[in-house]
Amino acid sequence: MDEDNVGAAAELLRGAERVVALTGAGISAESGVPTFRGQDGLWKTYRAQELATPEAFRADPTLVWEWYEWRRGRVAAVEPNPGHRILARWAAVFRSFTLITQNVDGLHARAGSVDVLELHGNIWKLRCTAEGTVVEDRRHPLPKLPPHCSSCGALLRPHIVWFGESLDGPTITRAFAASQASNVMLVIGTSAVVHPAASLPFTAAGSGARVIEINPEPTPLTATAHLSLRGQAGLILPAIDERLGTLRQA
Ligand code: BV8
Repeated sequence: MDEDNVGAAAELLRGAERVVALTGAGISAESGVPTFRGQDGLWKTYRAQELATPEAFRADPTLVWEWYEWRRGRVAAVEPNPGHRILARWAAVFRSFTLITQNVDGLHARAGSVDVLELHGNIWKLRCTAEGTVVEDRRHPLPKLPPHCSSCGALLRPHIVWFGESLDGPTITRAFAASQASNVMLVIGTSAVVHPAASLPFTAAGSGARVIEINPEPTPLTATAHLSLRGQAGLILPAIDERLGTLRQA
């Protein structure tokens, strides 16, 4: 464990009023959800980059739905890990705490986080391709693939942002505003290559925030981060939390 940097991170957080956390697939890795670009990556196994696009869905909605059905099954079978739970608890520790995630697995909400900014949507939500209405449907497996809208009969799609699609305006606007206003921004478990999410930490740093990266590997953000803690989020976040508690008692 990177003890020195754990202490430095706790020191930075202790004095912070406005804290933002941006998470990626890495924070769910210890729950057993494969990351996208790692050894067990979803993308290697299922050519995700080709599947997570509107073109793929138009060409073969059943194939895309089978991939999401497989992922829904994987996510339904796992639990949030200590990393998710610490971030849920920190919402009550700091005067202002904003949680932004690129993940679609819903594990932050299951750990107790509220008002999570889900930049790329949610695997448990479905959207009517004709009416645009969004429903939450946690049934697994779904009765029929591909699913159709109960009111108009049109095809339903995952309520997820695919490559080449715009993110939800108000959500990404809130994410940039929170990053810009933050004193400290934690960037946890992301390879920092997917935009516009990957721009958020640079916006924070540009506005004077201290950026703390938590990742076993270096990323394009590492050179800009004020601190880069090499290790697993499920171990490092509890270590910082413990140190933070000690500092607060002092
Ligand atoms: C848009 C939903 C425009 C799908 C996802 C060139 C430059 C800049 C941008 C682009 C470009 N070319 C194309 C673009 C745009 C593109 C993009 O950024 N492409 C990248 C690949 C270059 N972006 C888009 O298309 C976005 N839309 O730009 O719209 C536009 C504007 C106007 C009008 C029309 C369009 C939309 C992007 C959203 C795509 N959807 N997900 C699904 O999930 O099914 S992105 C996908 O990648 C996931 O959401 C994932 O969250 C995200 C990022 O991946 P990570 O979370 O970082 O996961 P990864 O596996 O990569 O890394 C895991 C990390 O964890 C690793 O670093 C690992 O070391 C670490 N780790 C592992 N274990 C642990 C750990 N860390 C801590 N603890 C551990 N235990």
